[in-house]
Amino acid sequence: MTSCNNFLIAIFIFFKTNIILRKLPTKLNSMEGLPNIDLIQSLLENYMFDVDGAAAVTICDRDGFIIASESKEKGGHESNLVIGAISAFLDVYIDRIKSEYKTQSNFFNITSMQDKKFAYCSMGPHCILTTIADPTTSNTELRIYSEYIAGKVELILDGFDNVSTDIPEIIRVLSKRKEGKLPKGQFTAKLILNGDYGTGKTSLIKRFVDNEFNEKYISTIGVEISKKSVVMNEDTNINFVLWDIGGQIGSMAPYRQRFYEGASAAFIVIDRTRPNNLESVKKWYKDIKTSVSRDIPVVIVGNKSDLQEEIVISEEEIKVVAKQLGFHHILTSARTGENVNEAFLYIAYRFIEKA
Ligand SMILES: Nc1nc2c(ncn2[C@@H]2O[C@H](COP(=O)(O)OP(=O)(O)OP(=O)(O)O)[C@@H](O)[C@H]2O)c(=O)[nH]1
Ligand SMILES: [Mg+2]
Repeated sequence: MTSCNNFLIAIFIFFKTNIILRKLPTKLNSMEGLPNIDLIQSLLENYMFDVDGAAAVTICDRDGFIIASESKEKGGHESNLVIGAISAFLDVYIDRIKSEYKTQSNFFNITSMQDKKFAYCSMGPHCILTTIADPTTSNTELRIYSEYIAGKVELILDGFDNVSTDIPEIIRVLSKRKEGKLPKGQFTAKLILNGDYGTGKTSLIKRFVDNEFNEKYISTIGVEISKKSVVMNEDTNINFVLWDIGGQIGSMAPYRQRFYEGASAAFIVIDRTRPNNLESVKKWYKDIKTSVSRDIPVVIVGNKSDLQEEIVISEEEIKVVAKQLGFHHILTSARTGENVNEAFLYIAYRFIEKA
């Protein structure tokens, strides 16, 4: 970290500012009560642990007040220096960020200064996550992690206390993708969702497409098709065609084969609160394979992860099955929105990179 010293001192001079670590405001905009800082802190620790080139990270509100921070160096002078550098960056940049993005809640940008990168990101109305990183850190890695952590922090600030602070394997895989431009153009991917009845297929789609959740269970008869377009960058778009396949395995079997045809990828959705639900994954995969002979990316989606007291299927158990079949897995909650976008994002990258 000594090599970091000169840089940090240079930043201080550059900003010509007194660095004062600002305190948590008594009340965040549009929030009731205080957020669960321990959860946020644990997320930031996991972020620092995973990303080698990241030196420190802070979460601040839209006025630049620091809510939480974490640095790779634990405690002491060095740690204060790095967090101080972010604070100084925020002092100077917060007005620019505010004017550039105005009311926009989702953004990500990287500014290089001296020999460091500052990545700032927002995934909702409450906060901005800023990371200071070594220049060798890939922009992809910073982006994938920033968006993921910032999204989780928004959930916590919205009052959800049962958010997992573990970083899903899918995020690691995505962040280690080779740096480089995505192919340009408009891509269309047919994503099929299957799995037992009532596991949350329709709810995951509703969350992804409309950002809504319905407590009421209305079983899908046959199939429902919906669409959502996702902008990956200025040159690349993906149009998802989502085939939500009803989980009544017996009754619709002859029709289902036709629904699967031409699929680019699949989610096999399980309900983590139902004993033996994991065993159905093989059955549903076999069902897909009768119509799709090519190998397509498959993700086991462990849904209803918000129901912590009722969960009977652990991540470890899901991992074993996923590994056996060569799939990825992710734990989601259509109710809170946790990891829902990430699951679709993973498929988007897999599809575009292969196209
Ligand atoms: N707590 C909680 N409930 C959920 C979640 N996802 C879905 N549900 C509830 O579970 C029930 C079934 O959800 P659906 O999305 O209709 O399930 P489905 O897989 O589409 O079911 P079929 O169409 O019958 O195959 C509904 O009452 C939802 O509100 C979740 O992540 N957490
Ligand atoms: Mg359904």
